[in-house]
Amino acid sequence: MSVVTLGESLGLLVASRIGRLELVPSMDLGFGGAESNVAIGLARLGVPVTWMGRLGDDAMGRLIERQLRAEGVQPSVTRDTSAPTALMLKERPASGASAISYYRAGSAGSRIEPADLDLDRVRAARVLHLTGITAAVSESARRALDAAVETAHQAGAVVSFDVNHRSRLWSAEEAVPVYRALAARADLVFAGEDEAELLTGEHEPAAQAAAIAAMGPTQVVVKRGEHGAIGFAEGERVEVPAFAVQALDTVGAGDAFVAGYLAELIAGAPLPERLRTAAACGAIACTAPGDWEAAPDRGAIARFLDAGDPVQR
Ligand code: ADP
Ligand code: KDG
Repeated sequence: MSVVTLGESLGLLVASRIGRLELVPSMDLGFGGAESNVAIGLARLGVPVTWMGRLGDDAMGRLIERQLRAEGVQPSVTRDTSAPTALMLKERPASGASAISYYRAGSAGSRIEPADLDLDRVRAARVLHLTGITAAVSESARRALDAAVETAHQAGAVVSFDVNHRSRLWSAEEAVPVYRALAARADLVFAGEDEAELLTGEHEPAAQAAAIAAMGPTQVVVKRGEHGAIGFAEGERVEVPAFAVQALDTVGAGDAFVAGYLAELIAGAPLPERLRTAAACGAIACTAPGDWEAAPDRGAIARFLDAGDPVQR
C-alpha cells in the first residue's frame, strides 16, 4: 500500500531575521519541494513512500537525499553530474510575511525525464501523487509526468494531482491547459481556491469542486487555507472547517494536508475522516517554521485532536 511521488526538491535558504535580504547577516539551510514535503508527511504517518527525482552531484543534493532517508522516505534518485541542485531563497520582509526567489532554471531537478523513473515502483504503488510544479519546470518533466500517469493507470493505481500553481514559473495562460489535461487524467485532484478558479472560472468552492469533478476525477478537494476545505467523493460533498491555530508559517500546509488525506485514503477511511485528518495535518504544519518540519505523525495528530490543554505533561 505505497505511494510514489516525483518532482523537484530544492535547497532552501531562509533569512534568519526580518528585513531586507541584503542586510540579513545569515541564512538557515534546509530544503523544500512540494512532492518531497508530501512524501515526508506520508512517511511520518506510516505510509511506505518513494520520492523520485534528479539531484545535482553536490552538497545540496546529498543533504536532500540524506534527509529524505532520515525521514523514512525511499529516494529513487538520478545524480546529474552536469547541473546543480536548485535553490530557493526565503526572505522575511515583515513579521509573518515571506517572499520566495527561485534559482532553478536549468537545474538537475528540472532535467528529469521518463528514463529517470523507476516504473516498477510506480506499477507497485497504490497511489501516484503529482503536482503542477513538475509540469512547470520543463518539457522533459512533462514527459516524465505523462509516462508516470500512463504506467499508474495501466496498473490500476490512484492518480492524485495537486495543481500547486507557481506564477513565478509560468503564466496562467500557459499553465491552465496543462493543468486541465492532468486533472482530466487524475482520479483525485487537490486545488487551492485561486487555482480552482483558474481551472474552472467559478468563484464558489462548491461550484469549483463540481466543475473539476466534471473534468473526470472521482475525488476533488478544494483547499481553502484558514477557511478549511471542501471535498467531493463517492457522491458525497463534505466541508471541514480549519482548526484554529496560531499560524507561524503556512508554507507546506497544503502538502501536509495532502499527506493526511492520502494516508487516510490508503487506510480505507471515508471522506469526512480523510478531510478531518488532512485539516489537522495542515493546521499542525502551520504551527512551526519550515516547509515540512512540522508535518505530524499519528501521535501528534491524536494529541492535537484531543488537546484542551496546550501543555503536555
Ligand atoms: P496550500 O498550502 O496548498 O495553499 P492551504 O493554504 O489551503 O493550501 O492549506 C491547506 C489546508 O491546511 C487548509 O485547507 C486548512 O485545512 C489547513 N490550513 C492552512 N492554513 C491554515 C491556518 N492558518 N490555520 C489552520 N489551518 C490551516
Ligand atoms: O508547497 C511548498 C512548496 O512550494 C515548497 O516547498 C517549494 O516546491 C516548492 C516550490 O517549487 O515552490
